[in-house]
Amino acid sequence: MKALRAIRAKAAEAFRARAGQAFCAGALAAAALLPWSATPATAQEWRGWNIHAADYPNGQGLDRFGQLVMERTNNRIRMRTYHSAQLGQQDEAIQQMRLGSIDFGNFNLSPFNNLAPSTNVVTLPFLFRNVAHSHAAIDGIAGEEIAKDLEAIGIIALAWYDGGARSVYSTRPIRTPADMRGLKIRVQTSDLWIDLMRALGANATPLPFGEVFTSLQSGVIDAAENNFPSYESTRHFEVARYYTTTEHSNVPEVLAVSQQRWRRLNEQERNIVRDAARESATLQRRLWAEREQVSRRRVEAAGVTVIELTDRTPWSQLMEPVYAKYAATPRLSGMVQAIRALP
Ligand code: BDP
Repeated sequence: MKALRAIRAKAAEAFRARAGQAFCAGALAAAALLPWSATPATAQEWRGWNIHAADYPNGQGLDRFGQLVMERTNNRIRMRTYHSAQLGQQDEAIQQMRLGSIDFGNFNLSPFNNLAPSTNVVTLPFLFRNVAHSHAAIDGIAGEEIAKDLEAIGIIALAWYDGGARSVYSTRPIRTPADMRGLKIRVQTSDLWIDLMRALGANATPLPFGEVFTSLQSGVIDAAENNFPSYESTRHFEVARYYTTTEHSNVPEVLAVSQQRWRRLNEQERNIVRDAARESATLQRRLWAEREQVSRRRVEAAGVTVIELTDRTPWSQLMEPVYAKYAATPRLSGMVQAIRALP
């Protein structure tokens, strides 16, 4: 990491020296070899990461973000989102954001759990009463704390996207917590998620999102958990035919920019980028609500059995150890209390 930083710093220095001179063909050729930093302040090219397809609500949100920034900076900041995990799976992409080789992206907050303590709070099971409650938390106190923790690891939070209610889906029907016993279930890379599944008696396996389909198909795992739009768009429903509405977590998502980029922006540019991000979140949230309905209808039409839970108490009462471990410090338990107290 240090070595990479040193190379980047050198490249930036070399570029500044070159920029002072008249551009000659040789300098332009050299700049082409240094795509990570050799961009004149007047025209930057930003690379964005998205795990989902372009037409997914998050993909549309990211494209709107890019379009607004380009328009409002008169193309001084050019933005391109690489959809469908073209720039790698989520854990690698987070590392690349921290190094500054990916400039922006939309991430679920769970893969930050082991890196940014306050993200655990909003991952906690059965914390939010409904979507409005999760918005009140993430647009307020929870968002402020998480933004501080993300900044400490080199990531600037700009806006919050909806992550939807996550539920368990499996190759066999799950009706009660007892049905979870011994189930091999995929989770995102996060200790909290492993303990959450352990509390239900299941065996959690952290795997990249892109490996879930084949892992279900080959029997490496029996189950996974996600919202209806991801279950549908990834076609996991073709191999795991039972979806149980556990709605155990509503972990939100962040639209973020790398600190390396952020540092190089002036105040006016920062305002443009932040406003564009917030506007894109408004769009994503609207599209999200629609897509949840559409995706549910699509998987039902494809013959999936949706097992509707009305009483989630038998599930939530098993979650005490997860709260005890992941909201243990005064700061984190204070956040839980403040979120619960929200109207
Ligand atoms: C989806 C999130 C995406 C995660 C994925 C997962 O939008 O960011 O990578 O779940 O479970 O709902 O890995």
